[in-house]
Amino acid sequence: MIRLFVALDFPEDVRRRLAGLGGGVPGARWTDADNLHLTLRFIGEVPGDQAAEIDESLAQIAAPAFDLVLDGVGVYGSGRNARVLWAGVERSDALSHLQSKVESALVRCGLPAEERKFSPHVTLARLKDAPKDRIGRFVEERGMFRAGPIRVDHFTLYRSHLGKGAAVYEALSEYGLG
Ligand code: 2AM
Repeated sequence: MIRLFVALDFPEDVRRRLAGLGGGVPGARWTDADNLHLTLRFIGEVPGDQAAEIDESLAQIAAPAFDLVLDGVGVYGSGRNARVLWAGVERSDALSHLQSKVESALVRCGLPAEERKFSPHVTLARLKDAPKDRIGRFVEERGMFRAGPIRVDHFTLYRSHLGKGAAVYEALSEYGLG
């Protein structure tokens, strides 16, 4: 079985700026600059032959390239349940269009439809027992963050290797947008 997800990656300068937002929150585990991405669809564990089918199906997607703007930061969960610090994404019909094409391609491969609403974000940190005031200060101080427009001319199928530390993401295939 291999663990897969579909995501957008970012140019190095954008990743560096995103990684530069980190710091100042005790209990936060910050995503390495190399691992920063925007998930279009989490797939989870699939057998190798289904992974090959997924790759073929994603390769057939035809969608236009587009520009994306990252905008602001926020937190998922609140109080003791604060789980994730994220960077936000400006509303983009082209992004939603691509995401729904990815979703249909995966359903065609026999995967169950995603029940959760697409909520585009870039995970900056995962939180464990982070103090509320420090989270509040982070959101206040970094809230003006903006990056872009970023040209999105491909998307990627990633394999996630789980281990003791942070997951390691391996790009398996890239698909061009035109
Ligand atoms: P997250 O960053 O918001 O946690 C790889 O794990 C990517 O898939 C992450 O960006 C993660 O989003 C996303 N993802 C979505 N649902 C997931 C799930 N149930 N388990 C693990 N990752 C998930």
